[in-house]
Amino acid sequence: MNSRKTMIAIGALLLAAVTLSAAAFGAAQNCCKANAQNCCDVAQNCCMAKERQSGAEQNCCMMKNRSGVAPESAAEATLQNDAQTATVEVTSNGFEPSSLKLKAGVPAKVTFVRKTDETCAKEVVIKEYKIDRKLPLNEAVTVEFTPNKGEFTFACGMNMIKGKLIVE
Ligand SMILES: [Cu+2]
Repeated sequence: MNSRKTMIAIGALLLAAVTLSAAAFGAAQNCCKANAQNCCDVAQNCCMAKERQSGAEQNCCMMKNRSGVAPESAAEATLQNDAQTATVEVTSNGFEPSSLKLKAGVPAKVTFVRKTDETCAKEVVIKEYKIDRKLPLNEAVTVEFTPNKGEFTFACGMNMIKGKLIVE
């Protein structure tokens, strides 16, 4: 009697596990089908996590594709009083500008303003400078760091939507 109940419980658990993994796999598949191939490579996790919350995963994947082919027109920071400043907006096109030129060794103040709720870029991460800041809608968030020579990435919290810092 007891062992039969146990068997039924185990059976039910197995069935639930199979159903759940099939659902998760199906969700990722749908997301990838709706978008271009190269999205799927990197976007799987993003798609699956987001699927549960909203329809935003589509935008996330589309943004990722778009930022992958972003034109190479780097904006330059403004130099004044031994500091350099620049503003980057988060729009439905991703980070604008998507690449930013900075001078090495000069303290930088980069202000991020998120102008849209349509993408997953609700925070900005610059890993090399240990920057990880939330971006409330329409609120200017200034991050300060002194860049070293090289190229660095700033990205959304999932590392999907990206921009580039070119430090010379
Ligand atoms: Cu993201």
